[in-house]
Amino acid sequence: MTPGEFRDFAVELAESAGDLIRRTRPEVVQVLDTKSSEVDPVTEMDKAVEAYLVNRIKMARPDDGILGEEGDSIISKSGYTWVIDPIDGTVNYLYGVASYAVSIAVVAGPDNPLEWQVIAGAVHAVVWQKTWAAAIGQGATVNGKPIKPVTPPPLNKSLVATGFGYDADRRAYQVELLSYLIRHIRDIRRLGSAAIDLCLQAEGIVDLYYEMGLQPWDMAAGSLIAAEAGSTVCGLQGEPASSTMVVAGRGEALTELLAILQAAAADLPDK
Ligand code: LIP
Repeated sequence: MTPGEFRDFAVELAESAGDLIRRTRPEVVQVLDTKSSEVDPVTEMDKAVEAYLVNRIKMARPDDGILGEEGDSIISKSGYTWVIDPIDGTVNYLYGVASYAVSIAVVAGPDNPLEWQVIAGAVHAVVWQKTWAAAIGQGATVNGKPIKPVTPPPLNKSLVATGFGYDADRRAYQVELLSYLIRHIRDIRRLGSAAIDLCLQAEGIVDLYYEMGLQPWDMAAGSLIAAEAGSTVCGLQGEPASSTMVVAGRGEALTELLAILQAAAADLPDK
């Protein structure tokens, strides 16, 4: 498969998974289990969607690897691995808040988020029925149409998306970091899905995005989509984006955001 073919298959998978969620979401969603903390839920749907995606991928691409949020892990024989978040924004899905998505990326190379190259990705917002996608070097699309470049506003007029972790100490640290930033920006938006945050930043619907503590499946597809739309996606000290920190943006506002976050992080104890 070419990167474009991987992208198109990822779109089809994400949209069909979204259809599965829309058709079968129960009126009252039950928490099946919790993971990193008691407020990090897993639902039947997380498991069912991951099982659906794994089955489809194994049938179509039996030698590819798979890394799924809900535990599916298959070592790649082909050099390609599918990185899947069956529902990114699970708490929103649980509560019925509309901001949740199926996020699917294809990576090439070592089974290490710091070394692999994302070559294709798709993010499908389930309730909005909106799909963002990208293949490396081929730009990014929203509902199949190219994402148009946007001129970023200055930092003090920027709408900034961010998120908070499931661990209370981590959240307290993240709020302290935000308290450094909040007086320098227009406002924040906390939508609850990193994949959607990155895609909205790609479109310029939010101007900047940053978050620490993300898992590879939260950010793999959205990071490629934002980068292919012309954003810079990086870590705090200019290193690649990682679970330590993901920052996405453009122009002078991004430079200023990075400087403020670096200064703030330098002042705060490591979390
Ligand atoms: C979510 C991320 C979001 C973050 C949440 C949570 P999940 O992923 O997409 O950005 O702020 O705390 O980690 O757990 O819904 O797949």
